[in-house]
Amino acid sequence: MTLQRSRTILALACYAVSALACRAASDDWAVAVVAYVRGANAANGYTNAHAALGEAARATLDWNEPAAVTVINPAWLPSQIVSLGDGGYLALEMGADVVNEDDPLHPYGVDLLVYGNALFGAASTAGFYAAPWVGISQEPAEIWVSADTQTWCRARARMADSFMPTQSLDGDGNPSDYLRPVNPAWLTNDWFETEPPWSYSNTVAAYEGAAGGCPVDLSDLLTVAGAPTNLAAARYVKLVDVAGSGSTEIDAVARVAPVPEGGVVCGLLLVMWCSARHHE
Ligand SMILES: [Ca+2]
Ligand SMILES: [Ca+2]
Repeated sequence: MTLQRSRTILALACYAVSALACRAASDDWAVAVVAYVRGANAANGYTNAHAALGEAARATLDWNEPAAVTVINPAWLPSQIVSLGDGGYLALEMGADVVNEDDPLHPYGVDLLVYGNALFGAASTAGFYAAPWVGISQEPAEIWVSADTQTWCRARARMADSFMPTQSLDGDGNPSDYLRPVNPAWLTNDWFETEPPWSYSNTVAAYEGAAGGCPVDLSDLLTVAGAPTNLAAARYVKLVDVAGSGSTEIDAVARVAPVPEGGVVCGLLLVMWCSARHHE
């Protein structure tokens, strides 16, 4: 194989990887605000609905110091989140159709993740990583989905800006995967039981490298009348603040990536490499 041919194949491979990466960056997150209606108690200074577009925050401030987004220190800057207020709502268009998948490549059948700024509260700041949780700060909103903005379905037993708080780092301090859900079974876990006590360390371990958020399965929806239903795909997501529960804040909405997505890229490179070897 000539050096020129090697370079050409390498360039094509790099192009394929970068093209897929770019597509993922825009298609996996909300790209447009369809509607934003503020409720009465929306937080002052947090009314830029465009803060909910694009990727969820990985970094914020701890007082004035740069800090990673964690389950105890969520995104809270005005550029990162938008406040809905009692009875307010926010409707977003996703960058691509969120297809309802329920196969082994999509963990737990989860198709969509909604990131807010809920956080766990610890019993003390001394020995912080082992200090038991005493509560969660949450301001829940209903999650509705639609293929066309005409017919909306509500995610059953799922609320935005509640469980699970966002965690940008895994247990080893590496970036967590914002396009992969936590096990939805954790949503009904008793995080405030005393045996075993739940704290930062074992909570982050339970995330298994995912970043939290509220997981939505398009197979587990309700009609406006409350009857079970499902959608083959959704393009729009609406977060509706529940009056009387504080003002919901929304950071971002993501579609879940199929687990072997990276494997497809590796497979492509492998095929190209084998082809190149064959022609040497
Ligand atoms: Ca699904
Ligand atoms: Ca945001």
